[in-house]
Amino acid sequence: MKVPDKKGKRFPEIADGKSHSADGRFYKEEVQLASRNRGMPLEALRYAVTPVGMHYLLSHFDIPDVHAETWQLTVNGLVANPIALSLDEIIKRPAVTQTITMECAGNGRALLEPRYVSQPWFTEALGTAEWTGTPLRRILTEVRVDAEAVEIVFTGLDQGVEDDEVHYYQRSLTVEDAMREEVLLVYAMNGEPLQPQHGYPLRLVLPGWYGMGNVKWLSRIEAVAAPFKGHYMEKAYRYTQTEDEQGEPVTLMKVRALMVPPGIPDWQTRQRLVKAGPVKLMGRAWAGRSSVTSVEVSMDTGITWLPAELEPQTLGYAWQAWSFSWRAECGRHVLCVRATDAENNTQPINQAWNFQGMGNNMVQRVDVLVESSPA
Ligand SMILES: Nc1nc2c(c(=O)[nH]1)N[C@H]1C(S)=C(S)[C@@H](COP(=O)(O)O)O[C@H]1N2
Ligand SMILES: [Mo]
Repeated sequence: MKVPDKKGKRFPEIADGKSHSADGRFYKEEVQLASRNRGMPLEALRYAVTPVGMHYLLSHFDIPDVHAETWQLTVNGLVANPIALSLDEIIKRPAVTQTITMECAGNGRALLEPRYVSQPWFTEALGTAEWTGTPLRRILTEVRVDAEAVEIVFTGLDQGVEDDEVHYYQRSLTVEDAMREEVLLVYAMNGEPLQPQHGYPLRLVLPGWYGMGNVKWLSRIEAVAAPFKGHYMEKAYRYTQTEDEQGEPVTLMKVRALMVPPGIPDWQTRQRLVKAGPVKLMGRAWAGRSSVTSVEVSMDTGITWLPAELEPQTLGYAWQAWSFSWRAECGRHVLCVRATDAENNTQPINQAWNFQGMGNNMVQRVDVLVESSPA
């Protein structure tokens, strides 16, 4: 849907009308988004499965008002047998439960300079849940996707304005990616029906991908003959150097490790106060469809690295726990952690910048003050 009057902008520009880029102080619009879309407090890295109320959230528009009694999922387009399924019919189908780590592609955006004016994540846009659903592949096989179909389009029920145009939240996958066996249509999270903010009654979950592909409040699945050109495929979720460049699409999660910040925080700055002596550092690491093969920590801002202990990957798409026994000495330290995956990708110490602030996996830094008796 296009704006009828192309002369005027529908809404005033953010960031003083310059562009979507900002330096320094945060805009009111960013704070407003941050209050709607919570992050996972990093101390929740303690849990192998994130409690639902601590899992991060990212919703572009309003949480739609959906009633399971009237809701249906339609599967149509270039298919031999289009169908409409009720929630009960979906729940009766073969069920799979998988522990899956999910991270927003914009995680780390607020650390970039300049930064894209959007949801201002630091490093907390993640979570791991036990997602239960039915494999998408079986449904696509039943409806018989035509040979001419090249993509499958997923439409959510939420609508809003972005870049002066009205959109539904829509994403597509190649038929090949949609047919992968791990792709699920999910109706439960940690054993409970999806909560409204996580996509009730049904969402897509794409293990290994950044979060944007996991379309919530799913209402329609359509097989199409040409690559889908919606806003969230063609404009958003791209690696670009400028506002206008097309760039490359954002896809799988890059390798990353994070730690539970040790000690106790300063209320406002979140700087850490730690008691001198033995300190157990711990956290988790993940790498899209790959696995993490090593985690290292540094106590001198990345000059020297020491190997951490890493739990082997037991659950296909879930993060792996790591730990390190540190003997904390009095003074100020910047603790860092970095992971390497099975393809030998290692996290960068400084982030390579991109316009939308996508796919940041720079090394985490935790500013710590160690004292002999902090109390
Ligand atoms: N319908 C719909 N699906 C959506 C979104 C959205 O705004 N609308 N946000 C996407 C983005 S950017 C992310 S990171 C994940 C977040 O999922 P969560 O809120 O359950 O953590 O949902 C994705 N699915
Ligand atoms: Mo996201």
